[in-house]
Amino acid sequence: MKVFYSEAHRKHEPPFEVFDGGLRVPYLENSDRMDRILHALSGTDWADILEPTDFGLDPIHSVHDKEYVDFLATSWTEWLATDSQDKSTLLPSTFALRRHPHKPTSLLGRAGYYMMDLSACIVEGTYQASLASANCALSAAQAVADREHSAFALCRPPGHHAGKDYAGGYCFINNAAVAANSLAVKDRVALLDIDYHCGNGTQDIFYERDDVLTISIHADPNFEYPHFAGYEDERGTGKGLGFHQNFPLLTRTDDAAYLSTLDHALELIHEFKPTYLVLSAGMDIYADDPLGKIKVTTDGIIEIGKRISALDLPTVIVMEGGYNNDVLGKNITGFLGAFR
Ligand code: SP5
Ligand code: ZN
Repeated sequence: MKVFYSEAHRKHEPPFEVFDGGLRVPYLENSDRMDRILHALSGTDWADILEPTDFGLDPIHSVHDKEYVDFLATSWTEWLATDSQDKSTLLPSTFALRRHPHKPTSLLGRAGYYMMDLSACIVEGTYQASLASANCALSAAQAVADREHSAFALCRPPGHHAGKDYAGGYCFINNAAVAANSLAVKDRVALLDIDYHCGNGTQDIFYERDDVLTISIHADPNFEYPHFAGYEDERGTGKGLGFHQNFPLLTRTDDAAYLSTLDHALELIHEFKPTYLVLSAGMDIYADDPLGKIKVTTDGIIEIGKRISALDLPTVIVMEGGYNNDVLGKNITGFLGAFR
């Protein structure tokens, strides 16, 4: 299997994030995640690790607002020029509620406008890492368009919380959405998101479209991040109505309960008759994930891979979350193993 991976993520290493109630904790979405996965992949005889192609900004601008991408590109340099006391990472001081007409020009004003929470921390390497990550997803999409049955984009930072004009949840550019959008120019695409958290960015990006079916299985947002998207009655709007589906899960969800929900999602994908499948593959559904609260085992993750691959669709697999670094390699190789 072709695995697209870039070392550019290493300079995106924010010193901390801010948890519920204001606790500063070491950044969970760290480089070690990639090292664990690379190590596990190197122990297989089927992973072919490749540098991504640089697709430039056009495919990114066709998903994300240009001014938002410009903010990602320039905010670090602007941040260093401020008189802020702690410049270790850029985070906002207020959050735009999109109820007011003004778009500020100051750096902190734009940070609040373009950032959704306190976990998408910008540091020096964030923009370069995010571009390389998107190029991994685009390269995997191109490989599948060129007749690979499946390809894996080992993306870091992840992408599914990033919307057209906002960063959030460790995500800056929506890698899976950029990949799906590149394939949707010619073909029907289904995007299935199995990360533990609702893929709110993906949901927003495709909400008004009928050419990309988006389905997300995730922890019920009523109790879990991102809280404001991912409810069952959010089904798309305009001509996109009926082309989005959320499957919120209870905390007690085990392998059997997860798999029965997955089967419903897979039926919808089958009925849509897509040419391609893009998978947002988060491993934070694992029972011992530090952010996840559901009970899916490694065997469960392997079975999820088998059932998705039984759709027999050309599949672009995009790395999203997963924070139990000790088992991340095993879970990813088990999952990908089902697609070979
Ligand atoms: C890509 C991805 O998986 N992003 C997830 C971002 C979630 N960040 C906010 C987590 C809320 C923290 N709650 C902490 C409870 C720890 N016991
Ligand atoms: Zn997640």
